[in-house]
Amino acid sequence: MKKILVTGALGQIGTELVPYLRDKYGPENIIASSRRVKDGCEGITGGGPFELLDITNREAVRSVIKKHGVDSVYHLASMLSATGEDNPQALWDVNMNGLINILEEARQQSCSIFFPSSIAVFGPDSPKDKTPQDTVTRPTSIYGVSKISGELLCDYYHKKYGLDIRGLRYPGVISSAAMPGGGTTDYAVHIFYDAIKKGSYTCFLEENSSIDMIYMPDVLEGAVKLMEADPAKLQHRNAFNVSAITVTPKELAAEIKKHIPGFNIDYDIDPVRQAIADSWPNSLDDSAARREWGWDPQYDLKMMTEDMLRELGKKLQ
Ligand code: AKB
Repeated sequence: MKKILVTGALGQIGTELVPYLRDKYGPENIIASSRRVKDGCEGITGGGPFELLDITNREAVRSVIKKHGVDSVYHLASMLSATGEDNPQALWDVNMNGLINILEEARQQSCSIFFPSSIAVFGPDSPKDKTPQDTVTRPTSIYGVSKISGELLCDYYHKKYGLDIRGLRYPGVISSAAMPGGGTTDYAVHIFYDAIKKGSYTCFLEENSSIDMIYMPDVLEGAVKLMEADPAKLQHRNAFNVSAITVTPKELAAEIKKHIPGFNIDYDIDPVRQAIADSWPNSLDDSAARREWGWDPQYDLKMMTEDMLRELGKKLQ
């Protein structure tokens, strides 16, 4: 039976990935970890093994992997694009020094790794529309620089040491359970909360800023499907483009308006996040993921919007 360590378990993806993995592999086999605990996360901290873990501390990483006999790591702990611009050194420490600690301990203790990368690896010189799997990656945000470096480091560890490392380039992730923290795509979650609570939303990106998104059920299924895929079929292995929904703030607002007719959106542009969004692709080509391991997202804009409004409606009652 697998023993899986999840870092960043109280973040947006971890909050839903941990219960998903616990259902699939048994609660005792999933070790959730986070640098600190926060209120409202008792389901994660109490529903199976939990460790307080600072991934920038190599000794601590070693001891948690040893203690639980971990054989796979879903390494989710990361700072995101917008907060990264406020503190690039802190981002480098978490995203790069944290990653090398995980890679080194995984190498020494023979673990496989899931590494989430991002559309942030692309930059102004990358093709904007249907950005290919293999193309120019010259990011201009520190987050993007850390993610492309992370991808290369993962490739290096695979090639040099034979480590089984797989990963995806996430676009914006939309979900109802936990808030995203400090990303450029966070508007696509905030808009739903404000639509339900206030009937209006002030967006920090321009109305026609197109960025790809995926909904959490597809995120969960995709990560596990990739980790369980036949390695012989994986030509890329790491850093697969994945996408499901291509949308602008204006289009997302129009979809919400079908359910909340009085909903209104206006705009107060944040120059930092707008510059990041402008440097990213309008849409991704994810055909390599579809071909090599069967990426097949189920949620389009309509289904995702209906589900978000239903789930948040219950939660915010
Ligand atoms: C962010 O906006 O920083 C993230 C991402 C696209 O990686 N959601």
